[in-house]
Amino acid sequence: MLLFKNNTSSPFPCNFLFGTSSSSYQFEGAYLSDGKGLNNWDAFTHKPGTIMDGSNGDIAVDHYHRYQEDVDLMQIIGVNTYRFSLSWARILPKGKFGKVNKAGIDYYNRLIDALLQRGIEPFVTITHYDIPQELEDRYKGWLGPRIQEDFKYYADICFKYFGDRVKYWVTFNEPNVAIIRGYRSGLWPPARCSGSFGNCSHGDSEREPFIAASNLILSHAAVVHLYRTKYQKKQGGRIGIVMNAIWFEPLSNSKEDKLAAERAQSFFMNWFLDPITLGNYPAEMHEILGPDLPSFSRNDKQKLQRSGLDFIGLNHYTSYYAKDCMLSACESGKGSSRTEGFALNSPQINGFTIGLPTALDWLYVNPEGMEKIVTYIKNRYNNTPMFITENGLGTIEKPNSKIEDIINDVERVEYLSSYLDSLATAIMKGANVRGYFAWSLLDNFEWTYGYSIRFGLHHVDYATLNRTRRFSALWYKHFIAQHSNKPCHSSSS
Ligand code: PNW
Repeated sequence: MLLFKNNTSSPFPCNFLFGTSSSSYQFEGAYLSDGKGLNNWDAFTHKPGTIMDGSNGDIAVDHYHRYQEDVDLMQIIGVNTYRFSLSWARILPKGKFGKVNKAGIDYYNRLIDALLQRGIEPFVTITHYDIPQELEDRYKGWLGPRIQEDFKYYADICFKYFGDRVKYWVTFNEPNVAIIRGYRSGLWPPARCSGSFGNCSHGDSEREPFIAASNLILSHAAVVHLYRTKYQKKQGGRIGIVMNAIWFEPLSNSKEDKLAAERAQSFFMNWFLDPITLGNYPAEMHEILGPDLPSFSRNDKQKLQRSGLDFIGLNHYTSYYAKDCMLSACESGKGSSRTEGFALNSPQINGFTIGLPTALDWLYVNPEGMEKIVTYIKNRYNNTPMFITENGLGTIEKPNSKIEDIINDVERVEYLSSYLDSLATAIMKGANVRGYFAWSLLDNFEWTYGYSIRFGLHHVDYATLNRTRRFSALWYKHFIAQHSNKPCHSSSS
């Protein structure tokens, strides 16, 4: 339960952002409308057998046409920010190899203006997994160093057209998940993997994830540098990255398991955050991977250190246990490989479960993880400003459910309130957290789960695309009303 009752005792600082999150592929639909090009997710979902319910994002929740109604729903909740992503292939249908699609620019201008008119701050992700298929076909996407130039070209266009009004920029959403699923397990596009890691026709699970990550990290640095040198002074915004942040809890008190939990984090999140902020991969990665870890040139290192981050975005949903597999014996298989730092990580190990299971195999409810991960990042990255850019609960709708059951999402409210409570504790202990976004405003296309998993504060009827408010939306509205609008004094802003 929340300990604080009114504004004066709210732990959330003044100007705190409360919002909801979304992404282009999961929300927009309109997959071929008004000149948009095909992206990697369009190509992937159209292959049979990739998505559990056989669906795709062709229509998704039709946010492209219904954004006004959706902005109205946000206004009713009372959020002061909205996180969404830009579809690269809608803006540049063929990347650098084609022209800017004016209709795509116009759509995002309409969305941004609609938000600002209602006092909702746009919080924009430049790339949330979807890249033009052209870049996959031409040079294998993130495996090709040429993508660095392409990403920079694209981001420059985003800053140029939208940067007068967008003050929060995110280069990438969860590059760690995108790379692991795209190049290690092969479950996501470009579906590359090898050996026991998955069932793919091409790939190298031991090496390609690190090559793709290196190109992505350098792309990020190039774009931060571009923003800092060409736009930031004039436009006055901030730029960061969003990581998927799992809290890894040592399975036992042994020194081995504690070190394994550290390694699990290094091979999952610090893999990106360390080079981006410090210019180097974590030491454990160098030790274990040796020459399979691509090295940065001196020039790259300087660029990385110089570019830095204005904030770190965390998508936090769950915690896992971590168990040592370096000094102790582990069953071979997923989670204990060299590519994960010989640390078995899973929500369930040896009969111990980290929290309540949910409809998703990767999501277990462990609210304490929120305080722990925020505190961990605070300590490791010098209390860089943080945003919780996603947090939420996915549920399954039983066939023939009554409307009361569909909208009465008590479990989601319990999840959100317990995680916010834990976040508040971290803030009270000094963590520099500036905002929180619930995933998500609406039910939407949940990647390989298709439409079978629902994360929305509003229900979407996929036959009619009608949106219906759930109890959680109302709960969030009350929560925001109670915890925002604290006046900022000049000394505390
Ligand atoms: C995030 N995991 O993905 C994404 O940013 C969203 O697009 C997505 O809809 C949301 O979380 C809910 O899944 C995740 O395995 C993918 O821990 C995988 C994991 C977590 C988040």
